[in-house]
Amino acid sequence: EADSLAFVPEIKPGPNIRRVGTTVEDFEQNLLSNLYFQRGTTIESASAGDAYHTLAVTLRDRLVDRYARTVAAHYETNPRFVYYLSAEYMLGRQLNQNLLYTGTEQWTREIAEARGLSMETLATLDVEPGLGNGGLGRLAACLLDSMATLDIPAVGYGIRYDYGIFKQTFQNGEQVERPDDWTFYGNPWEFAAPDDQHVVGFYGKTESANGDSMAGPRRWIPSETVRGEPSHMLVPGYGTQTVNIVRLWRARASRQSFDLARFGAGQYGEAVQHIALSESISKVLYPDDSTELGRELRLKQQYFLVSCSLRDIIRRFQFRNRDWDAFPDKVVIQLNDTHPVLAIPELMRLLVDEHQVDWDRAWSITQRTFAYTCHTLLPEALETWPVALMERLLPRHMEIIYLINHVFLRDLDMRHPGDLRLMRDLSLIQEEPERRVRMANLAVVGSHAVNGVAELHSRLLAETTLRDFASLWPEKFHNVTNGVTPRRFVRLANPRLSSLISAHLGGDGWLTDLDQLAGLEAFADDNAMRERWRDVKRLNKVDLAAYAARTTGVVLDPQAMCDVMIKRFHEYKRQLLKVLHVVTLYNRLRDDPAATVVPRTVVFAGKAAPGYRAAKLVMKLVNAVADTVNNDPRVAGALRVVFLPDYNVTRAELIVPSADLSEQISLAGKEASGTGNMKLALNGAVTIGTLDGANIEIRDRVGADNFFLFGYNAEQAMSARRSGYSARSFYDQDPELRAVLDAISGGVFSSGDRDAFASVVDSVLGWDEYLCLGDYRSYVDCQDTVERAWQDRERWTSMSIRNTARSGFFSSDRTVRDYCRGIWNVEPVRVPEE
Ligand code: GL9
Repeated sequence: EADSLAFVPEIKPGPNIRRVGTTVEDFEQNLLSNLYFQRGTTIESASAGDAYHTLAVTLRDRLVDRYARTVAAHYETNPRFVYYLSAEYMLGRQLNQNLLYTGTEQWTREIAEARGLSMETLATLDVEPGLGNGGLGRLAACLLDSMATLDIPAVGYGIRYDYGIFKQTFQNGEQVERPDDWTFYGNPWEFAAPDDQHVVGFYGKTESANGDSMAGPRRWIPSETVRGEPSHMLVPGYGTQTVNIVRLWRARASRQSFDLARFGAGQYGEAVQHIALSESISKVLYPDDSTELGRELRLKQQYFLVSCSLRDIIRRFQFRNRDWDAFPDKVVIQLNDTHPVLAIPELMRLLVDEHQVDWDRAWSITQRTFAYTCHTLLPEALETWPVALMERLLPRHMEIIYLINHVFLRDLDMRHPGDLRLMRDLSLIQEEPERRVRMANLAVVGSHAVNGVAELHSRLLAETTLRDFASLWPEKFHNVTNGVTPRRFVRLANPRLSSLISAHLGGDGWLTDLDQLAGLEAFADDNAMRERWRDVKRLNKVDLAAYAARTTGVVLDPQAMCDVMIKRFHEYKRQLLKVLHVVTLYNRLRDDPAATVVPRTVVFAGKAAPGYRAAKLVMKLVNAVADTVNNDPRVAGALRVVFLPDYNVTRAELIVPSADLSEQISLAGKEASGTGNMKLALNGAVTIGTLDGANIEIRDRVGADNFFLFGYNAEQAMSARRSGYSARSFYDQDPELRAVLDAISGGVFSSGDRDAFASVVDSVLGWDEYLCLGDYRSYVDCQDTVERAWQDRERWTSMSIRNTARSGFFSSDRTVRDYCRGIWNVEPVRVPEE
């Protein structure tokens, strides 16, 4: 089988790059023609699905035109490219984004409405590709958006999972996972590129190609191969002509895998077994949430992504370049967490074994090419793989890792002679209790830059998790604080607020220069502005209430404070602490129905990893508390709790614009950054939070007066245990807390069943890993302060406006500029209009 078919070359500059027309008539003509030729139907007979598909491909056509000009401009410039490698991308819906980016929103609305089609209906047919788990995958999508917007030559590489993140439903309050068959009706946004397939090997053995040195060249003879077939989606920039791509690989069985003889003999299952096995590699996204997961198929996925992507990067490099030493001048590969770190030994293998570059030269090229972003501080989230598995699955890579380690430890010993503790801790191989490859160590050793994702995170990485590496190579360590794209999370998600902002800033320049939001500061105490600002929130809440009523039956009051906690369920994020607060409010209202409280709607949303029992039980508790509270007439009008199922990017776009209060209450020192915190602040929610992750930077910018701070800081949290932390003592000393826990364990939320949530209460009264009880009093008191602040409507609105006005820093455009300057050293390439 040929390694790959003849490549379709890049699009070179030439006369055949055509521009689509610029008038509404051209656009309408394109629509009718696509409807006819792509769907084989006419406007009189088209279904809603036909209309959606036709609109999608017509927008895609417009982007292709820009894409072709982008590729041609890149071809002429031969610039340094950013290759972003990520196992996850949460791109969100494409339709509304592409309408905005092609400037065809208004035309489309008019054309659709003239034919009795609502844009809202069309939008619901647009399926979100859920190819990620949470913040890490959404960050990848925000960075792609900003790279294109800033004209940075970039390609994202990922996996085209047949099934994305599971769909979440509830049965008896428990999470039930259903498969996400996201391409069931096809995906009009992608292009298949079957000519750019690569063959990926697994297992087998290695042998020397000349001589016996592990430094190669050596031959790897895999015993299993699959093909990687790419398709790409277009990634347009906003307000520019640049269109980049994200290339997603799908596993296909090698040809001739179908067993015709068996099929003929009626053994239908066996006949396709080989195909099914090969294709299982890209079958499903692993729904883990940053906890270590040791599964052979997962490792195969990682290598599959890496192998296909590196072949592609090399193909693209060779298209314009010859000299391998120029590779790092043309290529920077950003590793999004450790999932794609096998790219380091893979590039070594390709250079040494396949391109006859000698080891030392190859290693210098490799180190100069890679950069690594770490997204966690949790030690249990740092990936390691059993050496035995690596040796079996990727025998040549394991040899290369050993040799990298050998050279690294030799140099280390020269700098720190005899420091066995240091050698043991920094080695790429962990010895006890089982020999495993430490992927983060491999990433740090093989990269020229390592970054954390918020200031605190980067500091703690250098002081704790990666301390010894940071003292060895201080110049390698950087911080790049995360950001979010204002196009999707303000303009598209919150059109009402966007119009209001543009009206006050005199245009929409803020969408690509988010610091301009500072101009809103002048209106923060302006009564007319505050009135309109509140109107926007209220109307957004009306929309959210309609959705909640339709999907859950819970009726929300748009006048109530909208208090939102939306994120993956994880113990460190402390949804449990939020539940303790809700039960506190509930108890107060039951004890004294006349108590003056601020009417509040608490909105939860988020998924839990399917195997994460503790998180799932908290989730069940949220649902149980919601049920009890919402059905108790004594608290009606004062407190409502709703859990909106199946949190994803689309749902975030719905909830974020309605939020008054943003819950960012992780135990300090645990949340690397957070990005939901930024989306909410930008949309005028005021944060209640700990000094964790990017909360610190948000508070620094919006000002302490416009942020509700509580709880331990990271240092206090770390020393709490040492000074004899006792969860039980908080229970004993705080009657209100005692009543809350007693209510939960007494069965108030489980129809008298005292066992239902016993393990939640026991674990929090016992070890209390995330110090929920230690932070309870501070949190509840802080929430009381929130209620007092809410009662001063004008002051609250000013706080809200200031949150938006001062959050310009959290644009992912700024994040990308930071990467460009500090790590990538890449320059933008302008794509001409014609
Ligand atoms: C995460 C961190 O936990 C977040 O704090 C951070 O904002 C994002 C993006 O840098 O990365 N790391 C991680 O593994 N996840 C994150 O959200 N988890 C998921 O993506 C599910």
